[in-house]
Amino acid sequence: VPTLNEVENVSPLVHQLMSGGVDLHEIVFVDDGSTDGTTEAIRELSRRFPVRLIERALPKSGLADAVLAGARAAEGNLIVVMDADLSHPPENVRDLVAPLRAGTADMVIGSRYIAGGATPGWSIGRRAMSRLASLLASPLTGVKDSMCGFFAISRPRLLDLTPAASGFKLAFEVIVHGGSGFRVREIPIVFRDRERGASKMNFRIALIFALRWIASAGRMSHRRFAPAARQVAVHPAAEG
Ligand SMILES: Nc1nc2c(ncn2[C@@H]2O[C@H](COP(=O)(O)OP(=O)(O)O)[C@@H](O)[C@H]2O)c(=O)[nH]1
Ligand SMILES: [Mg+2]
Repeated sequence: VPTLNEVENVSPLVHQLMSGGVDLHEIVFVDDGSTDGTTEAIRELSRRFPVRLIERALPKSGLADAVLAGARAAEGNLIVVMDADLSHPPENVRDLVAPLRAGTADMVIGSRYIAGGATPGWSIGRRAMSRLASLLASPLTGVKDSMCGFFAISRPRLLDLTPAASGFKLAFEVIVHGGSGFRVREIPIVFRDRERGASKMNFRIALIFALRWIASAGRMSHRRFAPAARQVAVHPAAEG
């Protein structure tokens, strides 16, 4: 769970996860210099719950990188990535993990844009922006909501498939690098708008995504026209 100034949200999140019937091993928070008391609140929670805090030293390189730092530190084999602001319903964590445990998927995404998913309370403009980003991404990923930050995956898989610089939308990067044999499943979620604290999404981050999209589209078309041996070589994970 990446956090940046989420002091009012961490405690409700931990309580909902702990009472939600998820047999989790630990909840790992990765904080990037919150100034609102988030880290103190997490430390307090760690006295009563299996909660761990990773505080990153400057310079920090953003959300996706924070998630990867958490994945590297985590002890479990399966991990669930989710926001701290309660937008990703803790009650869906079990549904996300089930196909991984059953071996029927390599990655499970909480999806706002399949039947049963929703984003209640969003303005037309916000809905349009989010749908546009997802629509642009779908030919590259084959899924409806690769922009969502709520997903489950095996820990080694995540670390293996992620390029060094990943921008803001990690699920998108993972799917693009997963290639054709990588089984991604979407389950519907109702994305609740944050009630407390402020969003950190901004124009700079949107721009970074646009650049990543162009890079990924270029790589995909390159792969399509390249011979098979080359396909392996262009895979960043294979390059190490
Ligand atoms: N560690 C860390 N967490 C971040 C950073 N930026 C955002 N977050 C967290 O990532 C999650 C999603 O961010 P949020 O601001 O809600 O983005 P939005 O849902 O797109 O509006 C929240 O839990 C934030 O606290 C960052 O630079 N570092
Ligand atoms: Mg949010």
